[in-house]
Amino acid sequence: MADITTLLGRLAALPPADFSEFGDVEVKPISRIQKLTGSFLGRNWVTIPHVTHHDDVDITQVEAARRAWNAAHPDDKVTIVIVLMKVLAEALKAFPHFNASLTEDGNSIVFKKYFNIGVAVDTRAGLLVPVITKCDSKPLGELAREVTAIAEKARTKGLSMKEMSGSSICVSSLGHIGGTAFTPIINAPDVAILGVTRTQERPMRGEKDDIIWRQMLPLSLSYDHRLINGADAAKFLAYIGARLQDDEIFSG
Ligand code: CAO
Repeated sequence: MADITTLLGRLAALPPADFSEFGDVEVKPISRIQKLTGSFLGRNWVTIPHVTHHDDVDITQVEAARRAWNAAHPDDKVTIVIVLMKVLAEALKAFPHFNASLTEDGNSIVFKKYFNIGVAVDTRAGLLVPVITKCDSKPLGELAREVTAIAEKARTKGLSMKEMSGSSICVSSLGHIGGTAFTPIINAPDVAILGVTRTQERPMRGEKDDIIWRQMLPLSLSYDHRLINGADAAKFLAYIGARLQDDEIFSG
């Protein structure tokens, strides 16, 4: 049986590229952050067997509660990403395999007893993922303030490695831009990452066969198939979907 190095050696080399042969071009150096994140993303993509599970969850009720909460707390605006972080922390408690990492030798699983969530932040210099600690015990307003402050710091001053370490799972939201689904790359040593795209108004069948309009949030959960199976992923997103039907999230 051929080993992995032999198999990789059989792949075609990249063709030498002289793009100027085809038209005018401009060459610019890539940033230090792009280089670093590129090497981490490349490593994670080739070393982790990724599968992405997609689901749409009904957030009509929680959206109404969120709007009411924001009207009452204008200085602590809560977005759907913040609500998801709170619900994700609960989901990690219910599904400990999602709050785990493989040891370097691949022989054991480390189950984490903390609930820290990384949030992908798009900056001019590239993608940064600050980690918000203890998301299970922080109220929504505090989470909102922390994410706003650290995203602002990421965009203006950059972040230390310490501020980007120790996540249980990450969230990557493109919801403010658009999209219907994507395949986020896991931020190793995490074993899963939750992608979020834009909320859509959709007609659904009501209880009396009538048509009702619901706000549906598309979620894309990439997971490490060495530790997590498809059924676990489907249950994990179903759990999140069920919690998001409950506006009690705003009463805590
Ligand atoms: N559907 C519809 N609207 C959404 C939404 C969704 N799923 N998610 C956010 N929005 C809205 C917000 O409600 C807000 O609207 P208002 O200003 O009208 O209230 C607007 O979009 C902007 O939200 P935001 O960006 O200020 O806040 P956020 O909590 O949604 O996101 C952050 C914060 C830091 C995650 C985000 O700014 C960011 O950097 N996202 C990029 C992440 C990224 O690039 N991921 C890809 C990584 S892979 O390359």
